[in-house]
Amino acid sequence: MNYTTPRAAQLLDLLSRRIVVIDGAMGTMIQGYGLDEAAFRGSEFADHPRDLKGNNDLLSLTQPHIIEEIHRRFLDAGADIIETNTFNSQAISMADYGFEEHVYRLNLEAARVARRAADSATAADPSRPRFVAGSIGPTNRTASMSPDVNNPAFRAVTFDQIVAAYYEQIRGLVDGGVDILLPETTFDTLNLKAALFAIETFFADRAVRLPVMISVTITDASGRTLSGQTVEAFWNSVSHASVLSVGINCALGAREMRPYVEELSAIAPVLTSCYPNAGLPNALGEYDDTPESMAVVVREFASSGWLNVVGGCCGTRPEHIRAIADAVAGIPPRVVARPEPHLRLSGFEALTITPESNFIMVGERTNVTGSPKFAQLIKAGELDAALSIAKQQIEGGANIIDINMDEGMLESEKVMTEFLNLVGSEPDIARVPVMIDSSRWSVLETGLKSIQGKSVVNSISLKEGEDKFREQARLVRRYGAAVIVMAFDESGQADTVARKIEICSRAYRILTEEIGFDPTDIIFDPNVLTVATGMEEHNDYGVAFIEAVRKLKELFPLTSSSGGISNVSFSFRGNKTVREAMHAAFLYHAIQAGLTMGIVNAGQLAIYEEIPADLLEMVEDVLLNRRSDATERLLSYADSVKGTGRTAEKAEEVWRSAPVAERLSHALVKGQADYVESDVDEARTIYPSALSIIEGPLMDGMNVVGNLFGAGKMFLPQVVKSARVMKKAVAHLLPFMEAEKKESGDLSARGKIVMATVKGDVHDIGKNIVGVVLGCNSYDVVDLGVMVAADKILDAAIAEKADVIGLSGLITPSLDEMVHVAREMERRNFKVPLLIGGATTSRLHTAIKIAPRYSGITVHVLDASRAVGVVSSLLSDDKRGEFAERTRADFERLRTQYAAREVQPLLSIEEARARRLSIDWSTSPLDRPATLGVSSFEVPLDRIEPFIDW
Ligand code: THG
Repeated sequence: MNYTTPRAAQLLDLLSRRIVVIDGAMGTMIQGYGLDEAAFRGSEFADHPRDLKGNNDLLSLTQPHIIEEIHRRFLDAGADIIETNTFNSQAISMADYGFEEHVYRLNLEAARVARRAADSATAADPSRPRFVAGSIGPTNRTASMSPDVNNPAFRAVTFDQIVAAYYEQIRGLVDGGVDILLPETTFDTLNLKAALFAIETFFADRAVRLPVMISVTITDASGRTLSGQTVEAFWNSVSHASVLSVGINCALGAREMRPYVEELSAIAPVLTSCYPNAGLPNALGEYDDTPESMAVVVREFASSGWLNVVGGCCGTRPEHIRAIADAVAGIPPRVVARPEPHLRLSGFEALTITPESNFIMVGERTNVTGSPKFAQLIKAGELDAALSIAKQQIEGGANIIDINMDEGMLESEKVMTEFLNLVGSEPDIARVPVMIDSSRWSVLETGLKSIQGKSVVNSISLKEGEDKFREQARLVRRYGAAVIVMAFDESGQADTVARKIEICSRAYRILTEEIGFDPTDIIFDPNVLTVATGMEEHNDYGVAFIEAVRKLKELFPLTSSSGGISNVSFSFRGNKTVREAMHAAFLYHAIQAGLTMGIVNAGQLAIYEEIPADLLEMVEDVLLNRRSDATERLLSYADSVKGTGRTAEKAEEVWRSAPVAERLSHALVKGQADYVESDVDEARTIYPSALSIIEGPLMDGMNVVGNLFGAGKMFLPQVVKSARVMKKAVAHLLPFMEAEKKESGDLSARGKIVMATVKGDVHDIGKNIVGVVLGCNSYDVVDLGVMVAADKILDAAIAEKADVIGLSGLITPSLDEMVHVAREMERRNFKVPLLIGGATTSRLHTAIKIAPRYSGITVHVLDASRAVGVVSSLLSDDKRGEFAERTRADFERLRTQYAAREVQPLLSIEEARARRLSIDWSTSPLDRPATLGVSSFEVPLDRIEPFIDW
């Protein structure tokens, strides 16, 4: 980063050498002076019409010596950075005192006061330069939330108002000589995005650049901001801004902050800070944490390698800062994280798109031109009903929702804002990122001002030339969004592979080399154009899209690709069967070529494998341009199936007459729950026990689902349906398993197992089967569910007096999270055995990465059928010692072999996905990472479990 101030270089140098200390609370210190109304007013504001006591920022004008003294006391205590007394010095907050017109001066003078204090401390010891950070508070209004519960679309402040207010504040701070700009105590990310927008605009206007440090406050125990975002979602929203550091301040006090500081330090590729309150305010509004107690906590953060900057917020006094400075002295500063380059979006939650991600579905139905129903609701002002369409798209599997209000009769900007405001107030919808879809820049920009998450702009292009493109791209970056670039240029829409590549390459060069766009924030849309129109020159449109996707991925591997999939089938409007088959087949091939995401009718996608063979052939002939009469053939087929549903009926009869195991398998693959209970009953007459039906035909069926999913032939919403069928079958079998247990006469609990799917992962099905199996074997199972943070698991294990802890995970990042849990168990002195299971886990990973972190016994459980054996050995006084010894020896041997390169880790899931392979663990000589004894069960990834309440 090219900073334009000389002190920035000194600050960077200091930060590279040690943990830097920031000062404590201004407010608490001011209170100590017991100033009255007259003291606040001074002579200048003696006649101000409103009460001014409590307007602390005013004291920079009326009692500057007091403010300077407070700065000096913090500097004496060891602060390297002091904050200006300007937390509320912008027009929005100052309106409370009728003080808007004095904002510039408040900032200018506060900066000068702090500057004097810092400069005199530096002069006293030039080897120790001190710095001034311009404090920029969050304002007293939220841009992304309604203060009126009865009107969720209402906002008390607009993005533009916040930008204007901050711009004025920043101007005063910079003119007064601050070294750093510090937007802090963010409770609403949209407010912070406005601050960052104002800062960038100011920097561009003045041709200056100062270091920017930002800080968020986590206000509730679930680890969310007041406006609902998780820590990672928050970071994704603001990571576009070139900040020096990101941190957490205020809020819950140091101890409570621990998991969030840890998380932020793991994900942020910039410096991190933490300046907590002196605990939570007590009933009297006082802060009780002593300097010593804070220092202990902060020291542990520093020793864990999480901090570059540390200090105090509300309630912290010079004594606290001194204790903190002493506590971190000599501890090396954090090494900045280097996260993988991926497209990172967010709503309330983060969406990171990696090569191992599933295909990303963008819900197309919240589009007034793409859905007559949605259009009609919007026009009628029935926004709640329109909102439910967004919700349906998400329930149908959409990971992102595309919102389009382009209609001649609508005031698109106004409707877009209103709808986005509503979306932002609906947690079920707001958790996913938004794709703002419009062909008008003004509508896109309006959208960008209404969303706290990191969204996608859909779209910009070279249609109106390079200058317009640059201007829009620069703004997209300043607002902080990813962007879809359509393959359009001055001479029109690209319809051949060569034109698509030429245009996208030109756009890529401009975006990355001139605008400073991160390549991961670029999404190419090489135009899905309609095929089978009867025009011969349209025949190759499908192939051109697919080949362009493949080529773009090769040329620009960090970028993503997208397309409006339903466009391809417009020729068959009104014919659902043919259109859905076309979409499924087109997607199948485009995904194989590397397509990252598609705008689709989520919830209405057909299963590629289930398309009748004759239809599939004709559809692929058209899409892949395989024969000259392809269109006619598909058209005549289309006429024959129109509205009859004939094929479907026939298929129904056939599958009902198959043997019961096949019927169960079919029901699972199709997500057909109607007959599953009677089929399960029939199976009970054949199989020896209820459990053996789960372990036999049901798991075999899920195995098929797993393979189809792994091969890209099924999509998550379809897998969700499969899982629902599985759930129904297991629920039906449960009473029989209970009865079988009673018959065997063993009823007393044999031990207690606390199980959870680790944070970040929603894998549940395997874990639930393990739970059922253990339960049937008289173990007491406490299942904490999915996405469970380490703290929560370990707290529950203590509260429940667990004999064993079981962790489950399906996606690769869960492996790291399991290592983290193991480390936490060690830190918290746990002794109970730790069981590891789930499709992503393996004996090798457990041996190398997890077991060494925990001195208790760690066991990898290969599948549900082994859980009972493992647990009973671990809980038996006779067998435990030997079992533990055997496991340890086995892990030791694996580690040695691994070190000697005698064993190789298997093809990882991400590698396999990248190659579009289904992983066949059963052929691996080494290990087979599956909980269920299923060979490639990597099915119910991130999105499936929320829909299934076991
Ligand atoms: N690229 C990008 N954005 C896009 C598109 C694209 N946005 C709009 C569009 N194309 C993608 N969205 C849709 C939405 C709906 C339909 C097609 C594309 C569609 N709707 C049915 C129809 O018109 O027949 C509606 C049927 C009904 O509801 O009755 O097909 O290419 N970047």
